[in-house]
Amino acid sequence: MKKILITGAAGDVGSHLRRELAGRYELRLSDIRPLKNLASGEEFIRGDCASLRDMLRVTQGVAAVVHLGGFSVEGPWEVILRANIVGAYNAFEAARRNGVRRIVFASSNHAVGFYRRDETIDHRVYPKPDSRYGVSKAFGEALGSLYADKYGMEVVCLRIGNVNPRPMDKRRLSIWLSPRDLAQLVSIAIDRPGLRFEIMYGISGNRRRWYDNANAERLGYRPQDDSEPHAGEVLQKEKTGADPRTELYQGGTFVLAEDGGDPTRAPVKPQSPKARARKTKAARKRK
Ligand code: 15L
Repeated sequence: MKKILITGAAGDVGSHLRRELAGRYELRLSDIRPLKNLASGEEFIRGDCASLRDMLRVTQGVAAVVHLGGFSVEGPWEVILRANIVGAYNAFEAARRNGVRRIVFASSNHAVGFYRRDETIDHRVYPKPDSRYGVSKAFGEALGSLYADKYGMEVVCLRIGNVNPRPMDKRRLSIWLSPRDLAQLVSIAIDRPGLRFEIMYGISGNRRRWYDNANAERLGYRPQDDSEPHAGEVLQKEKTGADPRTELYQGGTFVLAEDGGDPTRAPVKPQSPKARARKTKAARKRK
């Protein structure tokens, strides 16, 4: 059984992945936070991805790294710089120095969040980040490309949508990724032989998707889930009156977020129909 390192293992995505990958790989888990309740086949080594020393320690002797570590939403620049820019560099560099050839980098839909919802984009589009967080994910993808071309490493970037047992809202109907589809993508990224540098969208087979995920399909991805059966319930609960710019772009509220935190959880401010029409017009003009 291959030994795989998962960084950021204490986070939401890491927790789903641990459960889904149990028994398929030996799991070395790492996080800046402590992790309790280890299952059999799991070991934990505490590590901060902003420390190269820590990353050199945790990447020793593994067959592949799944780098989920870092700050997972928009945040102040200093935080993004340390956790995501320095953190991604350390993950790649430590893997290289320890002879770990394969890295799965958790990129995000926010690396391309300023594409409009009426566009379908594939893995070949240039980045259009919607936030400092999105920029850090585009940076990680660029780093992956460099390490693949220059050092012969095997790098798979997953532009993850939203991992959840169920889609949470209208935007997530398009970018939802079920835990078992996440596990399928990660397994392809770890096991598929002969990869050099690949980008796949981390979404289920959602009918409402904005992505052409042909590259993932070419690599063998066959999603088992689709958000559509949840659509009725999700749309019924959807709050109205959101700023129209968040409706125009794939990144949703991340396109406006400035203050950090998870902007998708911020309360939606109601607006008069007039103000909404004005903002939609202004956003269209800007394009
Ligand atoms: C992400 O990249 C975040 O890590 C996650 O917390 C969600 O906010 C997700 O995007 C999303 O767009 O829903």
